Amino acid sequence: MLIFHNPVHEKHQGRQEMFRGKLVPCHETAARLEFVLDALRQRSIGELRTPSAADIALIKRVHSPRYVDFLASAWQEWIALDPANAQLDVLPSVWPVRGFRHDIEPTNFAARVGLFSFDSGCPLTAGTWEAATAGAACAIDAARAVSATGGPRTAMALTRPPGHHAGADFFGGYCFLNNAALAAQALRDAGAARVAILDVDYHHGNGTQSIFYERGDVLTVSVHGDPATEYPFFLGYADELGQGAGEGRNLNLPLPAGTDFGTWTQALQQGLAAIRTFKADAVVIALGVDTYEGDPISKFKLKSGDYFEVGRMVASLGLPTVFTMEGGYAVADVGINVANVLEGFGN
Ligand code: OKS
Ligand code: ZN
Repeated sequence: MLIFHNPVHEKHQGRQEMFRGKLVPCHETAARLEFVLDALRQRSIGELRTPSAADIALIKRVHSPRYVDFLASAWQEWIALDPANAQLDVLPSVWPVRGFRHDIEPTNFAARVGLFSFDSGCPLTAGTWEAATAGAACAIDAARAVSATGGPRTAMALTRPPGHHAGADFFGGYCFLNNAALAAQALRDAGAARVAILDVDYHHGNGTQSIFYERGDVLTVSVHGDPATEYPFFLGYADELGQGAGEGRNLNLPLPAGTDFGTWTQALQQGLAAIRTFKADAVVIALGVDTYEGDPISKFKLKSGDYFEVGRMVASLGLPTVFTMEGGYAVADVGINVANVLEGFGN
């Protein structure tokens, strides 16, 4: 297994996020990834690689070009407003909800931040663009590696910021570029006719779902905390089945807060069955380990030992597989839990 890790991930480090009514230190920290790298090195899991330059043209097919251009220039615009802004992060504060116009793009910077985002928990910093594009490159390279004749069957994009909440033209939920979606598109481009994305993060992969919602060539499956009570609240319900060519190609398996591994496993088996029925040629696993019992912001009850079985279940698909790194905030245990998934998966 090849592990494409993001060598500049620490350039993205938000200072504070809006969380339960106050500004708190960001949960999504650079240490998370270092714990995973340490665990993989200690246990000799995978071969580490750094990514090539990001394929911006591919990123602009998955995300809207104007959103990508906004992300690339946002920090410069921010500090041009006031040099003192360099000591602050960009944090969204205003959004065009129902009844507002969506056919205009204000010149005001804060308004444009709101146009391209959906929550106030996701600071954009000086290094966000560089880190996010290097992470996207990890995902694209991982997909191309498993697509190459004679290449490995499995690769991981070990990166942060994560990606599954980022839509075609918005950031949020700590995510800016949708690494899983980029990997899926790269697999399609490399010849896989049908690609499945299986999202096992605690939170619904709303960005991934929305990117592929009307496409028949990419099946999106997500097992997650019931959005009636859990972030991202406004998508991820069981009745979202896809539209148009994508009809029947989205499967949401919401579970109540407090769900243990036994019940979670039944939902995962349903998801795996859907992927088999779809006859996917390759699969992307959006791997969040915030399903862990010790996670500070999530409410499932998986134990560290359970993650071996998660890896084994995913491996049972027998498909070329790309893992992307999503959530997981019990920092020291994130490394153990990710390593357990990969060890259970094998090779
Ligand atoms: C607070 C948002 C908190 C939830 C973010 C969830 C991030 C995550 N405004 N997604 O998978 O782990
Ligand atoms: Zn999550």
